[in-house]
Amino acid sequence: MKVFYSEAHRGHYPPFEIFDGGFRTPYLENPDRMDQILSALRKVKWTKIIQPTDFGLAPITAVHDKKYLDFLASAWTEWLATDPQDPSTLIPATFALRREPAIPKSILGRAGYYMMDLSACIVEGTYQAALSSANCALSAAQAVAEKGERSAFALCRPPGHHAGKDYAGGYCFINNASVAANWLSSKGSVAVLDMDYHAGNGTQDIFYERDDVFTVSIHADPDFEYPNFIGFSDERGRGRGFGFHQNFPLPKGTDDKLYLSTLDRAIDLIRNFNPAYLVVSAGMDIYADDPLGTIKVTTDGIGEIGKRLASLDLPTVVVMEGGYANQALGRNILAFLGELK
Ligand code: SP5
Ligand code: ZN
Repeated sequence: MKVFYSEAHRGHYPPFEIFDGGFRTPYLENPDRMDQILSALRKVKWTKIIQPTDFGLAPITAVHDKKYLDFLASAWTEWLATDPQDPSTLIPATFALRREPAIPKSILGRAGYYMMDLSACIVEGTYQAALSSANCALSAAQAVAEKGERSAFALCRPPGHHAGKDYAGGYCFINNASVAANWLSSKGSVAVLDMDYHAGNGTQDIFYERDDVFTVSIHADPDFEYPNFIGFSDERGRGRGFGFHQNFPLPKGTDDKLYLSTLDRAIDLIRNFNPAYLVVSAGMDIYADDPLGTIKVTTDGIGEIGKRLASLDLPTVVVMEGGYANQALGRNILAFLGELK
């Protein structure tokens, strides 16, 4: 299986994030995650780790607002130019109002406008890391669409599924899975299955009014979990996109049995849609020991998810999302990809 991976992610390593209550904590979405996965992938014979192709900005601006990308591109230099008291990372403390907000000129004003929370911290290498991450997803999409691969793995960092058309959040800046799905959609219909522990709000937003990309997300109930304001089961799409999105919110403590029976419902919907391609937002934070998660899926359960997705028998692009139990990431990814190779 081809694995697309870029070293550029190392330039994106914010010194901290802010948890609930204002608690400053080391950035959980860290480079060690990739090292753990890479070392596992290098131990097996069936993987081939390849650098991504540069697709340029066009397939990214096909999904994201250009002004938002301009913000990401210049945010770090603009931030330093303000001579901040603590320059270690760009993170705003004021956010856009729930109305049609104006976009201010200042860097902190724009940061508040383009960010949904306090966990998409920007540092010097963030933009390059995000671009390379998107190129990993595009390269994996190209491998299955044009190079005859049955499946491919985009080892993306930073992750993408919380990023919307014009906003960053939840460690995400560019929505890698959406960029890949949109690129594939010119060749055939696409289903996106988001199995990250957190609702895939960015992907939901991006395709909400489209009927050519079917999106389904299985995640912790936003009633108690991040991102809180989206990901409920009655959100089904809008306009011609109505009926082309489905959320499956799950309770705390969800075990393999409940997860897999929910997955079967999602798979039925995908089979019914009958797509040409499948994109999987593969978050590993559903794992039992994840520090951010409350869902109790085991490594065997993750393998079984892979097996059931493989039964769809579709050209499949697997895109890395979250997963913060670093010492278990390697074996969980191997268990999953081993069924899809
Ligand atoms: C890609 C991805 O998985 N992003 C997740 C971002 C979640 N950030 C929200 C953090 C909420 C912190 N709650 C702390 C609970 C610790 N027990
Ligand atoms: Zn997550």
